[in-house]
Parts: sequence; C-alpha cells; structure tokens
Amino acid sequence: MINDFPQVLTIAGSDCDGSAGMQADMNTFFARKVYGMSVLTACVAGNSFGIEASEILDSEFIEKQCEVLDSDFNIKAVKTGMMANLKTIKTVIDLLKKYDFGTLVVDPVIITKHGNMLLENEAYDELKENLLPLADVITPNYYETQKITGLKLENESEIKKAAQMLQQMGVKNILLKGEHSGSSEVVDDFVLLENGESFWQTHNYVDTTHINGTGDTLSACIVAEIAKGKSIKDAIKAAENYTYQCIAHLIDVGHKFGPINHWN
Ligand code: PXL
Repeated sequence: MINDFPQVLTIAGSDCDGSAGMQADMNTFFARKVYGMSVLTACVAGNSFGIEASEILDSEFIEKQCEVLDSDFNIKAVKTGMMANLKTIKTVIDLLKKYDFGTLVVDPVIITKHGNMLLENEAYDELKENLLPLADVITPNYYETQKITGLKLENESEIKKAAQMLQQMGVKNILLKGEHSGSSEVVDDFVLLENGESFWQTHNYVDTTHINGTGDTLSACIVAEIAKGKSIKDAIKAAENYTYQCIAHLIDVGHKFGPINHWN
C-alpha cells in the first residue's frame, strides 16, 4: 500500500561529526526500521571536543522543507531538536500548527554536554508558552528540567513536582532524565503519563565519555516506536532500553567525547 510504511520526521540541527542532532536521529530511525525524514533548522561545526561554529537556516527554507514533505508523505510522528533562536522556534511552532505530522515529541535541546548553547535565552519563553502546549511527550535532561521549571531538583518530590509543572504547561507525557550522582550504579528517569500514572525507569550507569547524542537517540526512538504503533508508555520503555544498549556498546571514534552505538 502506498505510504503505509511507518514514516517519521525530525526537525533539528545537523551535527557534522555524526554523533548528535539530526544524524543521531536518522541513525536511530534507520536502526528502529522506520522511514526517517529530516527538516534542518541549523548546522553546527563540531567534533568530539565541542562545537566551534554554527549557522542557522532561513525560516523560508525551513518552511519549504516542511511544505514539500507534507505534500508527499504520511508522517506519523515528529520530534523537535535544536531550535537555535527565537525566530526559528517561532517558525517551527507555526509549522507544527499548520501541518499534521502526528504525535509530537519535544526534546528541548538547550545546551550540549560540553556547555555549548543550542537555544538562545530569549527563546525560552516561546518554548514554554507556545511549543510545550503542542507536545505529546517531552524528554528534558536534568539541566533542561531545571531551566524550564526553575526547580533545583534536589530530591524525589521536586522531580515529581517538576513533571507536574510541565503537565500544567500543557505537555501530556513527561520523561525526565535523571542525573548520575555520586557513586550510584544506577540512573533514575521519572515518567509521568497523561492519565496520571507515574513510574521510575532505572538503568545502570555506564562510566564512559561516549554519550554524545543520547538525548537525541532517546527522543527519536520514542518517535519511531509510536509510528510503528506502540503506546506512548511502551514507546518510552523501548526507547529507554534501546538508548541504554547504544551507550553500553562503545564505538571508539574521535579523541574526546564520542558517539553512542546505534547498531544493536
Ligand atoms: O545532543 C544535543 C544536540 C542536538 N542537536 C545538535 C547538536 C547537539 C549536541 O552536540 O550538535 C545539532
């Protein structure tokens, strides 16, 4: 049947070293056997040491990419990654309202693991006020959750409160990525679903410098699993397991902070 194969989209930035952003999303889509498409918002010049430069695409060109995909494909789920600045995030929000790209997973990419800012400060309010209410799922890391909610996240009850705050901001399902602390052998992510059900998703901590693209992979895998028909809860669980396997099976490229391994 024409257009029946699960089709998904990432609206994100390109990371030229292949470890994160659009490249990690496309690798994940390929590995999870969905047909992936990518609308580029920006390009960064980076390697395993960090990002040295970036370029943001014209809004008209971002719009054109969405228009041509919408006219031809049957996109079941979409994720957003790097939104760069206020103009770009506003453009993407308008496009998500204009076109039906299915279930929306927002990875609120704010800062890289090496401290490079991928979203300007002046765009945070737009993210909170106009992107979050459109989101079916949000997957912030510890730092992003602190930035968006203003909470310090020092204990379990603050983490639960942060998830509730995000729901009040309009996101239906929340996956808060935990932080590795002290000598703990595990990392605890917290999930709050639309129906109020909540649970901790625990995985072993892997002591490695190869974790570039972890958040991109997690959110892209949720998108892929939803497009194949899983519920949001099952998609989150599958994505947690897949991402953990990607981290646990090292590929040794680059000199510093390397990529994760999508072939498993
Ligand atoms: O992993 C976050 C991320 C997202 N998008 C782009 C990136 C990065 C991290 O480097 O470069 C384009």
